[in-house]
Amino acid sequence: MAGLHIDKELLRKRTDELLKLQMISGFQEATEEQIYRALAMALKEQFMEAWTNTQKRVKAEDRKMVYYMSMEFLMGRALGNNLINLGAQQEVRELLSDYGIDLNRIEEQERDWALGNGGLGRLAACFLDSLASLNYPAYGCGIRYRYGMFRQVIEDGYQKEVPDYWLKNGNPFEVRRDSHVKEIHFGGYTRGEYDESGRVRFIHEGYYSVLAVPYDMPVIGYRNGIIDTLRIWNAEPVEQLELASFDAGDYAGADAAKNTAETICKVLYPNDNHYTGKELRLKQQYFFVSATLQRAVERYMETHDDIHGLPEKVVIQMNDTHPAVSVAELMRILLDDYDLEWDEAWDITTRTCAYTNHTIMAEASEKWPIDLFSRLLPRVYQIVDEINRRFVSGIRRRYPGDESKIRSMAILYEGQVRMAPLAIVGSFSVNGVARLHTEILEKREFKDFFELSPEKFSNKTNGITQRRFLMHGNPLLADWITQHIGDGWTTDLTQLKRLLPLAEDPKALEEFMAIKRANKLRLADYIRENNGIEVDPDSIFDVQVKRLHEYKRQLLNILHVMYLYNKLDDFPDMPFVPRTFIFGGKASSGYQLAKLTIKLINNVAKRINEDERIQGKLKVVFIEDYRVSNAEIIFAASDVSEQISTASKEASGTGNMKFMLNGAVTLGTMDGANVEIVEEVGAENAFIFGMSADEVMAHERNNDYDPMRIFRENGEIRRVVMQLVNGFYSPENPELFRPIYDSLLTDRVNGRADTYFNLLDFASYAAAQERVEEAYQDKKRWAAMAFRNTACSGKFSSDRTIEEYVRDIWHLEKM
Ligand code: F58
Repeated sequence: MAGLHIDKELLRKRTDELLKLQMISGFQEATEEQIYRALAMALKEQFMEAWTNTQKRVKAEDRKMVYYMSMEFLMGRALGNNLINLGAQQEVRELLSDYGIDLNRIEEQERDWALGNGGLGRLAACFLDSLASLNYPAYGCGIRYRYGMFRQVIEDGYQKEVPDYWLKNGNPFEVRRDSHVKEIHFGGYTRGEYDESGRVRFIHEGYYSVLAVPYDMPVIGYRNGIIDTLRIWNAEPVEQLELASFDAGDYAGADAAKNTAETICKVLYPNDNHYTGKELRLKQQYFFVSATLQRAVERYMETHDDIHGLPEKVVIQMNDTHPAVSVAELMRILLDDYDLEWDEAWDITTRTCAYTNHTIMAEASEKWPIDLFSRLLPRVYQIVDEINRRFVSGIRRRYPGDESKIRSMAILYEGQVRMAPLAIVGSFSVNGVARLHTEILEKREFKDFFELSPEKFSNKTNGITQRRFLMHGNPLLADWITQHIGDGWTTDLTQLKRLLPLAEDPKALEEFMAIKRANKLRLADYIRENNGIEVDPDSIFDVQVKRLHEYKRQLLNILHVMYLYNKLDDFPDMPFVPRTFIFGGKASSGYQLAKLTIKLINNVAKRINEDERIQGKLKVVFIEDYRVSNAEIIFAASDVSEQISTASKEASGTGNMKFMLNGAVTLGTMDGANVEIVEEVGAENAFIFGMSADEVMAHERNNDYDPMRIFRENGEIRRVVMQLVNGFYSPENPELFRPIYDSLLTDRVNGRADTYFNLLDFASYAAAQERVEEAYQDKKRWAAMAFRNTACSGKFSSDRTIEEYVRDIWHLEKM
């Protein structure tokens, strides 16, 4: 299908009229924010019909549809991306320039849609872009948080969390869909009753209700006329007046309902790879799951008369275990609303649900106290209990007397509902997000499940959308690539391979590096404006941007910076390849050690940046409020991509792919998708160091890591570690970084040695950094390395990932 046409003159006219409706006389008088809003509305008017048509077609052609269920969608800004996908960017740029207005500045008026924490939420956003761009019918389903991810402000080197009221000025792209409101029940109790046929039916009573109101956001496919939908649910109280028209719940519970409605959608939990067993979080999960499934089944029944065909037309993909209650909720709908027998309902459910795992970090695995779960969701709990009873008795039959199987696989265990077992048992598909990650799942975390049903398991290595992270984020490079190989790469990233012959062409490499330099200047401007720091665009831009977490080892990076600074401090005139170390990322608000690491980075930055003796050869920058919109600028400008997690801990990583696509060279461990990145680009075009996942896991098993020995035997490491507690970076409070010092030598929780092995990998990391330095000095060699990274990044498009999900799991057909 041809792309849809945006009429520039109509857009001008309607934007102007919309401004006038607000008593603004036109483009000249309007603020940039007002123009953004009016322009977005006028644009929406032009694509609305295509959006509606996509939905009509899906229905008329009775298409199978994926519901991508996710607590998080980290969309970033929409306007720029929409213009690109509509093919209208150039025209709108011209339109605005008629009034002396710069499109980039208009785009910057939009608040990031930060409805996610990090990788998991951004992956969901990339998947939606790919689904729409590849002509697949899809819904993203989530929550319309009033406050998304907090805004990070750095004050005196500390992270401060400021609420992000992103909807303050409304969202011009969204559409409220009152006709699809659903009612969600919490609390109460169940009661058994015999019906006419003598069958027991369970009645849920005494509950309170909350309304789920959908807001739809367009997901515009790349120049193909397809517009899918991100549907995020808003919780609203059932007003007294309306009560009568809804199910007979507990009227006295109306207050609880009102409070719940106000809090459910209030805020995104700012956790990353960490689970907090808060009741509100379970409410959020059930809220959007129940609303989505009620609507999905209803929608299916609008065009079918037999519920048994559901798995042929609907697939529910659970983004981690957060929506795993889907398994029980779908059972509830089929049993209670459609009167199916257990076995029929179970057959349908387990042919409809699929689950993706995103982490092996034990502290991320979700478990709910049975007591809490059963009080909040009594009927759903009853169903979970029955699923568990049947599953466990099957296990006992298959492995008589083997309690270890129950311990590892039961859904209900030691007073808790375990969501990963629920997701696995209730799904026909379980996948990891990079080859190494999936192997670890099969061999370790989910070993017994894998033994039981190997056919369920598969790997789907993550990907990213080149439309945002190259076309939009790095237009210079995007245009240059198109000049050389045409624009096929925009929908088939493997075509980047065709650039490879140019790796031998000095002129092409020079141009490639000139683009890198222009992007470094753009980032240098950003840093000057936001941090007041001057950075040298000819220095190595060595970048680590991602959520702050011990396993990601920002600490290892800053310790190495401290080590380099010690060298310069001793010999300020030594030959030194100028380096700019750039950090960015948020720490979860309750994660003290991660927050202290931010403070350490900022203190180190202050001391080093202010030291005139070293003549600017080393600079350290912490970019405030790392988010999708500034990420685009950062990736484009990076030389070195720091991917230094403790091997086995990073499920995949996707930042690593964005760097690679933009011509940064990976400095990393053999973890997550780094393994596949190295496989694609060749080990000679990356800097790999540190223990392998197997070595890490062996140390974990043997519990034989002794950081004190390294501390005693290596003087340079000792000097760095001692600087954490001798006031070198915190003269006003020498004890400030004591917790970090302790974490390196012992683990706070278990009293064991640092479970992230920072010091054990330090020497190998420092050696890899030396190889970086050496390679960078040889301009031609570096250019070829960086270039090969871009040229070999084709595998890491989310288009490829989506095609694999479609082929192996979803079985959708292109529209
Ligand atoms: C991330 N997980 C993985 N979780 O860490 C990363 O390796 C992977 O590339 C990415 O998923 C996509 O597969 C992640 O971002 C969260 O942020 C959760 C938020 C909710 C609480 C638990 C962690």
